Amino acid sequence: MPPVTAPAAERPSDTLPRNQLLELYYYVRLTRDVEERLAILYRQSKVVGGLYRSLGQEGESVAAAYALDRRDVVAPLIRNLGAILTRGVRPRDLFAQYMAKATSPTRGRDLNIHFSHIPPPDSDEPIIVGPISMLGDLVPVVAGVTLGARMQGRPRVGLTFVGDGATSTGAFHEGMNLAAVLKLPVVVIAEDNKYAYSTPIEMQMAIERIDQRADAYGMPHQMVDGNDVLAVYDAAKCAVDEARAGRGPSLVGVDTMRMKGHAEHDDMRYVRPDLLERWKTQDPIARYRAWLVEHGHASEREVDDIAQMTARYAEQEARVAEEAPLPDPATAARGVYAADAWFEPRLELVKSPFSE
Ligand SMILES: Cc1ncc(C[n+]2csc(CCOP(=O)(O)OP(=O)(O)O)c2C)c(N)n1
Ligand SMILES: [Mg+2]
Repeated sequence: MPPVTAPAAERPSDTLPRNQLLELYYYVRLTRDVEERLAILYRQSKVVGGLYRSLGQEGESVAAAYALDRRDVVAPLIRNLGAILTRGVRPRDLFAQYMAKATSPTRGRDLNIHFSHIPPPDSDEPIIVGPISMLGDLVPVVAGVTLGARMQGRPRVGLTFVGDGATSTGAFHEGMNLAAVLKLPVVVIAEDNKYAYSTPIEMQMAIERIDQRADAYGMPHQMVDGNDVLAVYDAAKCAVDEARAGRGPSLVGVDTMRMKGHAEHDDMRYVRPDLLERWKTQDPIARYRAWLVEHGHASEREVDDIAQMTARYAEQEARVAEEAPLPDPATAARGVYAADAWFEPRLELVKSPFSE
């Protein structure tokens, strides 16, 4: 299968204007700052349930989602908080959801990033499909969402993420096959972050690279450096453009590393220390920051101002969510079943200070 690669001379990121290059930096920084605030709230026992960090992987989540058009569909996994922020979800909603507050997108009825945003079919707002805990199942779901949109005459490209562990499931196979035979406009980001909980990648697959999974479906694929923000953006943008042009689905494998345990409670004693040492030097945010400065897109001062802005924003948004009430226990059974549509799920999406 030919890889989905742009000719080296014309990478999509070459034409990104400065405000968009800085906007990418804003979102990767915001992702890290929101997660760092969440880690503090977790230690204060204010987070209900687990916290699943994307430390070291913020770049791929943000850059892949950034390649979408506004109306497109994103179906993130638990570790893709960056994709949700990039689609315009307010940090306060994420904090409220993690703390199960009454103001959260699901009114405290579910946790972490388990919520969706399904605007009316003719809306120009993005569709956000909430993560599904059964690993691999998001692939058939996102295939179905894009099939539905196509049948309604309002096609949208769908982007989803799968972990290395999730690619070993039956649902992944079914979804990939469905997307391939129906030529659905689906882009799958397959994350080789070296572990599925404590299972190392070599115990997960007997192929050399995760993107080779796509060969079985006749799908174009390529592997990129997942800690290079612009490399991920370029690969995802080419894949999204191909999908939109009717040339079907593709898979982008990202080579990255989970720099924290599976969740905050996991001390990851099973991770080889030399792996962590090596990947520490490949931090996606530090690398992108250095690139921006080196190529004259921003001064040290300007990138530091952005980092200060996102840190302050994350702190303020966390405070708004902390001050919000918990749900009234008397209403606990309300709004759980469709027949009792007690509240309208609502999500107010926001733009970044760098959007035009
Ligand atoms: C079908 C299924 N099997 C097992 C689990 C339990 N489980 C939750 S997360 C996880 C590890 C996932 O690893 P990976 O897909 O590589 O994603 P990562 O956590 O590395 O981002 C497992 C085994 C699950 N949620 N669903
Ligand atoms: Mg993994």
